[in-house]
Amino acid sequence: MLNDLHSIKDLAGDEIEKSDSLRQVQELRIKYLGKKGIITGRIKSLGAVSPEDRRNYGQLLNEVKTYIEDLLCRSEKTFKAAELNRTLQTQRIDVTLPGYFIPPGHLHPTTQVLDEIVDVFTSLGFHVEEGPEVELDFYNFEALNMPKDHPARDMQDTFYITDDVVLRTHTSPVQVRIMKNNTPPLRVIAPGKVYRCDADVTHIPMFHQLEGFMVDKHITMSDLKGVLEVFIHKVFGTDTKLRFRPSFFPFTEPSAEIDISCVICRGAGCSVCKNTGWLEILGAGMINPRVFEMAGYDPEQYTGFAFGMGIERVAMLKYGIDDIRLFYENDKRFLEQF
Ligand code: 2NM
Repeated sequence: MLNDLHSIKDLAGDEIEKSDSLRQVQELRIKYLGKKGIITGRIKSLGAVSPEDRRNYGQLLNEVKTYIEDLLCRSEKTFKAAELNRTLQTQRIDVTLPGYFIPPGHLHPTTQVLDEIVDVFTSLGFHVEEGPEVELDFYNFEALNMPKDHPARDMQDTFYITDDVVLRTHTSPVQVRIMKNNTPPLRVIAPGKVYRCDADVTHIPMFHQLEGFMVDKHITMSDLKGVLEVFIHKVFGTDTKLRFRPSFFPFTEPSAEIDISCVICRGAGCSVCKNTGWLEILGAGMINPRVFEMAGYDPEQYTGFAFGMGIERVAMLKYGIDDIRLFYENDKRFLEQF
C-alpha cells in the first residue's frame, strides 16, 4: 500500500521533470491534484484503509501530496518566468524612440483676418459686441429703415424662419440693439456670421461680416474717413490708397462705397482689379436719422458714422484668393498656406 504511494511519487516526479511547457505542467496538476486526480482519489478513500494502517498511510499520502504540489509550483514558476522573458525580448518598448509627429494646427484664415481687424478697431477704442444670428425681422430690417414694402429688402435674399424671424443678413441689427440699450458716446464693432440665400464664386450662404459704428455729438464724415484710413493702412500697408464713391444704403445718408488701390498691381491695372486699379472693400456712411429715431435717439442731438465689410472678402483681397468657396472646403493644401 505504501509502495503504491511511492510509485505515484516517482511517476509524478518523473512526469513533472520531463514536461516542457506550462500547459503540460497544468495538465499534470489536474492529473494528480484535480477533483478527480490520483492523490485526491487516495485522500477520498482514506476511510477504507484499516485503522491500524491509516496513520502511516495518511502521513505518507500527505508527504507525497506536498512533494508533488511543490514540484508543480516550482515548474510552473520556471515556465512563467521563461514566458515573461520571451515577451520582454520580443515586445520590448524603446522609450527613447521619438513619438508620433502631431502636426500643429492653426487658426482658420477667416479667423486670422477677423482677429487682425478686431485688433485694429479695439486699438482705436471700439468695443466688441455680439448678437443673435436668428434675429427678429424688426432689428434686421424695420429698424434699419427697411419697412416691409421697402425695395431694399430685395437687395438681400433672406432665409426666413417665420414671418417675423430671419437668419440675420448683416450684423447691423447688433448695432441697433446696442443703441437701444445705451446712450452715446458709443464706439462699437459687431463681428459675426451672416446668412444670405446666395452661392457662386464670390457668394456663399454663410459668411462673416464686421460692422462698426461711432455715435456722439458732432461726429462727421471726416471721422469716418480718418478711422477707415487707419484701418486700411494697418491691414493693407500705408502705401494703400483709399477712394470714396457715392452709393446708397437705406441705413446711412449719405452713403459711400470705399475702394482701395489694387493690392496686386498697386493701381496700374490687372485682371484682379479688371484694369480699374481699384478694389471695392467696404460700405459706409453717416447713420440715417430715421435709424436714430427707431433706436430712440434725437437725430438733432447726435450724429454718427457706420461701416460694414465681409471678412472673407478682406481675406481674399489680402491674400489674392479668387474663389470664396475655398474658405469652406477645408482642403488642407489651401489651409496650410496660412
Ligand atoms: C454697411 C454699410 C453702411 C451699418 C449701419 C449700421 C447701423 F446700425 F449703425 F445703422 N451698422 N452698419 C452699415 C452702413 C453697414 O455695410 C456694408
